[in-house]
Amino acid sequence: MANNAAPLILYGVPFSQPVRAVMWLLLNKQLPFEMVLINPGSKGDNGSRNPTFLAKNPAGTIPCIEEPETGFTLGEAHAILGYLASKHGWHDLYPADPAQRAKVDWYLHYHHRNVRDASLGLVAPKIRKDLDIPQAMQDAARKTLTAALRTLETGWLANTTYLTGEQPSIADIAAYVEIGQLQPQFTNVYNFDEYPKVQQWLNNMQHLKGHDDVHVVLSELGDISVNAPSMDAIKNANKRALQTLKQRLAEISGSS
Ligand SMILES: N[C@@H](CCC(=O)N[C@@H](CS)C(=O)NCC(=O)O)C(=O)O
Repeated sequence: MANNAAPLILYGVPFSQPVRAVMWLLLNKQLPFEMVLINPGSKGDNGSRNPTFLAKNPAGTIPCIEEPETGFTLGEAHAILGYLASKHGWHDLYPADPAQRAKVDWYLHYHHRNVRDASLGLVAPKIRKDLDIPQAMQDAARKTLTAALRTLETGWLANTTYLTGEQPSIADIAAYVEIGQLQPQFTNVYNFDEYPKVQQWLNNMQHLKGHDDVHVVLSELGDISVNAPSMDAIKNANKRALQTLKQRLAEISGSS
């Protein structure tokens, strides 16, 4: 049956880890959406620090979603993942049972000052040269990430296939967009040899529907471990990612 309601708007770019988490959930569940490109950190017309965008998300960060029918906006990737899963009853990825759901929330809160440092320490210094991230900050972030990976190896993934049980959840999606980007087939900036359970989990997550489409931006960019990519390479990776997304969104709206 045709659905004429204006689709959900997702503000962001595919290079952003938390934006990829939201894209992945939406593609996994085949929910039609429109991607509106927002340049993170820019005060320009389509920038996340422009007053127009700040009116939607006062934090000035992507992702942010907007429901055109009501004007409802929501920032923070994990709030968005939880909201969409609750709204659409995607209990396979965000359990209805309060205790199981709380475990997913537990990881989502833990993520911010721990796993999220993967980007600050290892990826942003190569991709966002303009940020000029001090070496001491990069070193501290790498240390935090290493401690977090040990915690995943010996805690979260010690007895279960996924972070909070035997099925993947939005916690795994949020974690993978950070940790997965470091793998050899993408940026290749971290050695996972000491973490066999994390490696197995990374392999399992690659089978979750939507993985390949969401990660086109990284497979296109390739290894950045030795040389930082050129601006053209970054633009090209983004372009290819958006072409793939456009194709998938056309398929989704054709079938809904
Ligand atoms: N806690 C936020 C973090 C989002 C975030 O860091 N977004 C970056 C892009 S990856 C951003 O918008 N940076 C622009 C800025 O801070 O001005 C979330 O999870 O949504």
